[in-house]
Amino acid sequence: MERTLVLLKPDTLQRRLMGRIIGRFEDKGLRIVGLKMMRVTRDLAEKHYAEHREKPFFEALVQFITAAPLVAMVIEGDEAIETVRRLMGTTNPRQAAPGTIRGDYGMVVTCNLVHGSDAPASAGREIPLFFAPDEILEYTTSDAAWLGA
Ligand code: 3AN
Repeated sequence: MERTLVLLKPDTLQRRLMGRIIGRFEDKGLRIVGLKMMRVTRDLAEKHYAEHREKPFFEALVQFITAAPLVAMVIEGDEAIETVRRLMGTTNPRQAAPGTIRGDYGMVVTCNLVHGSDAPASAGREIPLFFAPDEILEYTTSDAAWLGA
């Protein structure tokens, strides 16, 4: 069982897509074990995107992610990291496959709706940036036997 950090970025909330996008993860059979709405500070944004600090788009990325509230989630499931990444689609929404979240809803690379940790090490680093241990709930669902969850 893996956990991954998922962010519904400010464009998702501004465009009123939050329910539909959370629904994609639920429909797939993943389990949401942490969920909150928050305003990301510049300090948190810089920590979260530390690996992109030298990229030309870094400042735009920080401005965007701090511009308005977002939803942070911890999602759990077998191979949750890779499964979430497949549901999200590729980074540039214009090139993302139809049927993926970015492929269905996005047109702009900075405003690409969702973030999902890209590897176990990233998930292990990112989850504690956004969630205290007691904000993550341990539970099972009644369909777990059918979904491998
Ligand atoms: P992903 O979110 O698909 O893992 P990363 O980690 O390469 O993509 O990039 C982090 C974020 O930086 C992306 N979600 C996107 O918002 C932004 N980004 C990535 N590449 C570009 C780019 N070429 N121009 C502008 N923003 C970018």
